[in-house]
Amino acid sequence: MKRNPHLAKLNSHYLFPEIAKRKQVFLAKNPSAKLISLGIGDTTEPIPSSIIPALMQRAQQLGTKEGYSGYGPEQGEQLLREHIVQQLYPNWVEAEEVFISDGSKCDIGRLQILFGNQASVAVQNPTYPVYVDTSVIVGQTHSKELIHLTCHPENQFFPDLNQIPPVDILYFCSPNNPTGAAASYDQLTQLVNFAKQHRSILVYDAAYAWYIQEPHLPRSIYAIKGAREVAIELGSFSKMAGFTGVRLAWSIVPKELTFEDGHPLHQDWKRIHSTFFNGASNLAQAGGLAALQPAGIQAMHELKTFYMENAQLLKTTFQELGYSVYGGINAPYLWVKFPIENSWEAFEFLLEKAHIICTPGSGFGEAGEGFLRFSAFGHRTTIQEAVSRLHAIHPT
Ligand code: PGU
Repeated sequence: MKRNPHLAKLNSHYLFPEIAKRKQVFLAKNPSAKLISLGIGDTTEPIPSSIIPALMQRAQQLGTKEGYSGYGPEQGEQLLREHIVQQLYPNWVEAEEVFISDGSKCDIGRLQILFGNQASVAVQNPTYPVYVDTSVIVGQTHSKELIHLTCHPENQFFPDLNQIPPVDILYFCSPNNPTGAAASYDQLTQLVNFAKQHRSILVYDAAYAWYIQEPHLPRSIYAIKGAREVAIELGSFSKMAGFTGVRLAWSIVPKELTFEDGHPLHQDWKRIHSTFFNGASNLAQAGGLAALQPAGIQAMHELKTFYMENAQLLKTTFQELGYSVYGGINAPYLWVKFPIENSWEAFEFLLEKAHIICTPGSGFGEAGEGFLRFSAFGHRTTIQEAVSRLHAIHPT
């Protein structure tokens, strides 16, 4: 059979496996090297202790006749959906508009089925690569034909929307991966107005919303007037509760959101969810429900504070070393302008000299060239060790 031609248009490796490959090559040559990974944004601290009994209890129930349950509702357990609404979107959305899933990444992939391959797409540049790669895989367009919204320090990482032609789908990630920038009320209002004017659908990825520390910043697109008519929001327990391995996330599709012909997206998303997906793990959902109880919320705040202290340690270090560094205040990522222009060369430099793994900015798009992304997820001792290595190798 012929290869799917759209797959041939992708870079051969997804960004993070490419980094993992380079790490293996380095370790094969330097087996005793003690590498520090500040590359992939993966949580490192234990899941809060108040969540664990709920996971264990559900597991034990599954081992009893009375407590066993099989397939759950495709859209997710009602109680969990209600808690997501109460805790994170009070008065903004209804439980029926929340769809529980096994991860935001999977949701981004399934959204492509909702959009089909005829839609025009705009993404930020730099961007989380999954919006682009999944668009290319479904044959929406060649990645080069996507509309790129350049986000750099000069425009405060927010594109000039007046320069953009009308598009069907606009992906926007805030707090941003990779730049760490968190959009203001004013900026999100501009986005919503743009989407309204052009009848675009805004896919608002809020995977890092929990990390917003500055109280004046919006934590959801639905904090913006009119957003229910234009925006889908994605949220995830991955970084909030340390669930990157447990797998639990959600998407929100408001009932007001319609296609050109007036048909509600909600209905089609429900259809796709129940056709392509059999519901998130019941164990994970029990964990998610515990995470949204008062003790869980408190513990998740502490977890965030811990990681953001890491971010501050790294940020201060880069500033002391004289680099321009962005992010790290409302997102667990630092976006560092490195004195080596080529991001992959800078990546190799840090790997060779400091045994530190980061993510090359160019892996997120052309506008990321010259930058490196550092994840603030790590044990405190690891971050402290990274700080002293960075001081030790400071390139001139
Ligand atoms: N959305 C954004 C913006 C992300 O950065 C990530 C993870 C996800 C969604 C995925 O969320 P899940 O709910 O866990 O599926 N980004 C990490 C991990 C790498 C990856 O390939 O997803 C990162 O380092 O960018």
